Amino acid sequence: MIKSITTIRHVSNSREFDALTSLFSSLGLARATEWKTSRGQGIPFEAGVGKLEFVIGKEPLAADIWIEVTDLDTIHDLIKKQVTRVGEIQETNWNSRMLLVEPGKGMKIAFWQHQQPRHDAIEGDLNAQGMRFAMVVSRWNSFITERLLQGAMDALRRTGCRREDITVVRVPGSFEIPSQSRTLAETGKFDAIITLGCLIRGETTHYEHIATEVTRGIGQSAQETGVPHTYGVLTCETLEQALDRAGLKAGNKGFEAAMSAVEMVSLKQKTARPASKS
Ligand code: RBF
Repeated sequence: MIKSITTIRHVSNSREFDALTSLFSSLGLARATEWKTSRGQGIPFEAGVGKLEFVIGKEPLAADIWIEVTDLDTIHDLIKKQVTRVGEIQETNWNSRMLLVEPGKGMKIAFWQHQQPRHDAIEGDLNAQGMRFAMVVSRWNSFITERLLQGAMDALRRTGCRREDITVVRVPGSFEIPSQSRTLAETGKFDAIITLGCLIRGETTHYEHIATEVTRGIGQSAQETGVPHTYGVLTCETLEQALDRAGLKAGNKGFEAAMSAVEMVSLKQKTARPASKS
């Protein structure tokens, strides 16, 4: 039985190889297990959905890799910063928009987006330009929380947030995160608060109580201030589990919390009641 299908592209030199792999990492594709031997190297990327499509027709295909995206304009902005051969977004004759990119020699990639979303749902975009964020980071278990912070910074940078629009505040431990988050939310200076902490059961006798209080407090601050708060507080059984959630192996929860913050700010901008004109 078939287990998976892999499309392989041979890259001619290591500069192009590094540029391609960092481009695809920055677009948020998950890196799978890579290999390296004396004869070569491979870095696979996994997408949520993969398709193998056979086509017949009179027109040649514009590209040999087709990547469907949810926000083509943001992808265009991100790619323009990293790749020189980037076309303009074009309308297709199949109810979509398409962006043709040549990130390597002889390599044509088409990013495309359906004009009509399949479901009429409103969704936030992942474009953080002009948004202001505060991150509340606990110093307890700092070898984990500093990695969460790096992941969150990376997410905000990739989505176009300026460094000066990010404020980082450190608190002693996770227990202090909710009250500090509320203080920051109440200033009105931030579009969202990103909370980052790490509770490890093995070391914390009153783990359950702290975890419950922290989660409840962050949720309450979000609801009562109306400022989106996202949750990047790890609650783990062991240090090993915490390391997995703060690195590459199982993703970085700080990165995810920051991405969620960008999405929630955008969603709020699209759905909140407009300010009264009087
Ligand atoms: N804070 C954390 O962020 N993670 C922990 O795993 C953690 N474990 C703690 C264990 C004990 C026994 C104590 C007393 C505190 C712990 N804290 C932890 C710190 C807590 O969140 C808070 O900063 C301090 O209790 C000061 O209010």
